[in-house]
Amino acid sequence: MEIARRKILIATSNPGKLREIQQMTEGMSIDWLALSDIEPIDPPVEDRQTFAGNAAKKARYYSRHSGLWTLADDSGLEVDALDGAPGVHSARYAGDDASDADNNAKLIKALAGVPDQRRTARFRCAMALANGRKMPLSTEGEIEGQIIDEPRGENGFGYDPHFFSIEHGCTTAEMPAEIKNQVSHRGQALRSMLEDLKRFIQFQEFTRRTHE
Ligand code: ITT
Repeated sequence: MEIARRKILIATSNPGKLREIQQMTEGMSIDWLALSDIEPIDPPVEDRQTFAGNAAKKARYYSRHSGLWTLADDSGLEVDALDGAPGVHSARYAGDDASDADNNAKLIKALAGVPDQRRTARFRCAMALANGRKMPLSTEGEIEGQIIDEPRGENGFGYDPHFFSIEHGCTTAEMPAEIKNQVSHRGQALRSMLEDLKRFIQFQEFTRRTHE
């Protein structure tokens, strides 16, 4: 598989993640595909204990099944007072078919009685780019915040309405998309990935030319 053909699958079934990644990759000279652009692939089991482990597993799995270079994102919320939960279980915190509202309700219940200063939390994101079983690139990002009981803001997805950034003075659901993409865990991981990818493509083209 030749990356120089510049066709990369964004392997996520989460519409919120897909929207943010598409916003941040718009206008690049790469043909980004979504899972909805290809034949359906059953999702893999996300059974790794780390975000990086799950991102690598998803990237390799979808790349092997699609035959495409594949970018995967594994992300979630770590709450200190809950010993890092929901962590890698963020998407299914309240059960297999849990909605964002179910997960948020469980989170707020779990933090009942916990004072503000002990509600520190962070969003973390690991990204991986795979070519079949090979995984040439991986990056990470995180953003610190605090969990608030009352939801604020309509943007974003998942736990955003309850994730208050002290640095920015608002929840990530109150941030306009371009600000969230600039400061978020996903924004950081994706920017590093795109920089690495640019260097990687240049290196591949360089080695191809020197072998012609
Ligand atoms: P894919 O595996 O198909 O990408 P998923 O939703 O199952 O989709 P994850 O296992 O990585 O993905 O779980 C991510 C969850 O973490 C997501 O469903 C949200 O609940 C939460 N999350 C991650 N990034 C977030 C963000 O930017 N804002 C709010 N919540 C976020």
